[in-house]
Amino acid sequence: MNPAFRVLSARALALALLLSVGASSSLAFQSMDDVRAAATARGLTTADLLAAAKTFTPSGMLDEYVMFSSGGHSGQVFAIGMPSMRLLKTIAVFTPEPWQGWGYGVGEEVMAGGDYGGEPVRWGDTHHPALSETAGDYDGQWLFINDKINARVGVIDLRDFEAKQIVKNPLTVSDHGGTFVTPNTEYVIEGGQYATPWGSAYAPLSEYKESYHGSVTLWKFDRRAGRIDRSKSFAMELPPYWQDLSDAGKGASDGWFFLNSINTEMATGGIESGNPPFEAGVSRNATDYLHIIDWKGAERVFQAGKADMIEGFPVISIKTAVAEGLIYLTPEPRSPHGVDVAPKGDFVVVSGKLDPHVTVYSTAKLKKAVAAKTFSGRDDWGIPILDFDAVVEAQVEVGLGPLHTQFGPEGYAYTSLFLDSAVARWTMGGSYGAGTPEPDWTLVHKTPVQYNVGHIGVAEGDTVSPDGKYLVAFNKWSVDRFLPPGPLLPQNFQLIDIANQGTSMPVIYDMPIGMGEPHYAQICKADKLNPWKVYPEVGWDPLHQRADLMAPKPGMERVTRNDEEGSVEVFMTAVRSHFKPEHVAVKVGDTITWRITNIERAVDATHGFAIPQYNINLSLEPGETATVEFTAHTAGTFPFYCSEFCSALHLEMVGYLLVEPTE
Ligand code: K7E
Ligand code: RUQ
Ligand code: CUA
Repeated sequence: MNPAFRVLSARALALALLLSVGASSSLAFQSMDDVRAAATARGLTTADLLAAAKTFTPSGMLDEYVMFSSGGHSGQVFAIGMPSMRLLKTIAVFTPEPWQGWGYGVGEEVMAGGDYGGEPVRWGDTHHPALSETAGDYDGQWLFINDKINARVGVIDLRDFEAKQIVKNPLTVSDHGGTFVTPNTEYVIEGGQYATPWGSAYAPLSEYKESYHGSVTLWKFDRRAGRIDRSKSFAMELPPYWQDLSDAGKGASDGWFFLNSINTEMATGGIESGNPPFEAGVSRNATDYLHIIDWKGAERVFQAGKADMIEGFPVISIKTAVAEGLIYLTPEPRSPHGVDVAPKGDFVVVSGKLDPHVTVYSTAKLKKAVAAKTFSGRDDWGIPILDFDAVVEAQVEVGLGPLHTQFGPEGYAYTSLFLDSAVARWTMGGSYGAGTPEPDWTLVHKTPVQYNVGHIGVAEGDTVSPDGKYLVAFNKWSVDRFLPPGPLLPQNFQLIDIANQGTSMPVIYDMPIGMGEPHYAQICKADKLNPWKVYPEVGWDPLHQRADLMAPKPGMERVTRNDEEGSVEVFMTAVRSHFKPEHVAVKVGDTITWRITNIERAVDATHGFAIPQYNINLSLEPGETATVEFTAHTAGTFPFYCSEFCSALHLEMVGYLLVEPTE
C-alpha cells in the first residue's frame, strides 16, 4: 500500500471520529483554550482550577465520602457528600422537620423519649456525632448524637437515616463529653458538663462543692435491637469540674476512656460572688485535670452490683471508683478543650486554648504510672493524680488556641487553631515517626482558614485506620466569604486537600452551612454505608423497622366508625396519583386513627400527606406505613393533599376530610 494513502486514511478516520463525536456532543469542540478563557473571565487562577478539578462533581457522579455533621442548635444532623460538599440530607432528631414529616404525625414517639416533665422540649444543641464502630473502625450502621442543652442522646439508624430513639440523661441537664463510642460500640458515652445537683434539682451555689456533681454516663447499645438499653446502662460520679470533651481508648488504650475538664477551680461566678470575673475564675489554675477512666473495670463493678441508685439510675460513686482503681487524674494545660486518641491508641492528645502546645500523653506511661502508683497527690475527692512528667510523651508548639486534633494515615496529626484561624499539621513520633519525612513531634505547616476554626474532621480521621486525603475545617465565622444574608452569617465548612505530605495543604472548597452552628463531624467512606433505596416491604413501619400487620394494603382501604366509642379508623393507601379512600367523613369529637401506606416500589416515589389546621404532615417513602392519631377538634371542610410533588397529577392527589358539627 502507498504510505501516503495510509497516512491520509488515518487522518480521515480521526476526522470522521471527531465529527461523529461532535455530532452527539458539542463537548468535542471544547479545548483547554475554552477553559482558560472561562477562567480568565471569572478571574480564576491555576490553583482555583486545580481545586475545581479535585472537587467539582458533575451531575450523576457520586461522592467518595459522607460527612455526618452536628447541626448545633438546629437540633439535627447533616449528611454531606465529600468532596462535592453537597448537602444530602438534614436528619431530623431533636427538632421537628416538616419536610420529613418529623413531629407532624410521626417522630413524636421518638422525641417523647427525651421529655422529662414540664413542657416538651422541641429543639436540641447537637455537638458530637459518633458513628458506630466495629474493631475501632466505622461500620456504617448507626449514628449517635448528643444534645448539650438538655443532656440527651439520639440514635439514628443508617439504613434509612432516621432517628429511632432519644434517651434523656436522668442525672444532669448538661452534657458535652460525647457522644463517642467504645471500639465495638458496646457503649455510647455521654459525659456531663456544667455540674448540677443530681437530676438538676435545686441547691444554692453556696453548696456547690457538696451538692453539685459531675458525671459520665455509659449507655449500653443493643445492636440487635438497634436501641440503647437503659436497663444495662450506668453512670459514674465525677467531681464538679465541668468535664468537657472525651474520647475512647482503642488499641493500646482499649478499655479506657479520657475526659478533660475546664473548671477544676470550681468557680461559679462571677462579679456578684466577689470572685474575679467568671472567665478568669474558671481559668485561674495553671492546669485542669484529664480524667482517665477504666470503663471495662467500671462495667465489672456495675455488674457486681456496686453502683448506687440515684434518680432511679445506677451510679458508681467516686468513692467506689477510687477504691476499685477505676479513675485517675493528671494535669493538663489550662482551659483544655479537645482530647483525641491516636489511631493505635498509644497516644492521647490534649490541647488547651490558653496554651500554644498540644500535650501528648503516652498510654504506656499512663499504665506504668497507674501500676507503680506514681501519684503526685490526690484531689479533694481522693482521686489519685498521676504525675504529669511521668505520663507525658511530648509537647508540640503548634500555635494559638489549639482545640481539636485529628489523625492522618502516615503519622501526621492535625490540630485546629482557633485564635490563629489555621489548621496545623505536625508529626507524631513513636511507631508513627517513620511515616513522615520530617522529624518527630514537630510542626510542619499551618494552613490559614476563614475564620475561627472549631473542630476539624479528617476522612475516617478518628478510627484505627484514618484515610487522610481530605480535612474539613468547621469554621465558626465566615465574615467576608459569602454574600451576606443579613447580619446572621453562615458558618464556613472549608475542605482542605491533605493528600500530599509536607507543606502542601491547600483549601479547595468553601461551603456555607446556613443552618445551626455545627461543631464536630465524622467522615465515613461512602461504600461503608448501605442504606435502603425503598423500604423492604410495602407496609413497613420505620420506627420498629419491621412490616406492620395493620398496614393498609391495596384492596383493604376503608373507613370504619364505631358509633358507641366515637372512634373512626381510616385505612388509606397512597399511590401516584391518588389517595384511597378520597373522602373521610367524621363528627366533631371523634378520635381518629388514620393509617396510611405508600404502596409504591419505585425509587424516590415519595408521597406526602398533609391535613390543614390539624398540624399533620407526613412524608411517606416508598413502602412506608404510618399511623396518626388525633381528635377531630374542629368542624369544617379540610382538603388533605400530597405535599411531595410526585407526578404530573400531583396537584390532583387530594381528598376531603369532612368534620361534621355535632349540633
Ligand atoms: Cu466539640 Cu464546638 Cu461542642 Cu469544640 S465543641 S469548638
Ligand atoms: S406548584 S411544581 Cu406548588 Cu407552583 Cu410547584
Ligand atoms: Cu403524591 Cu404528590
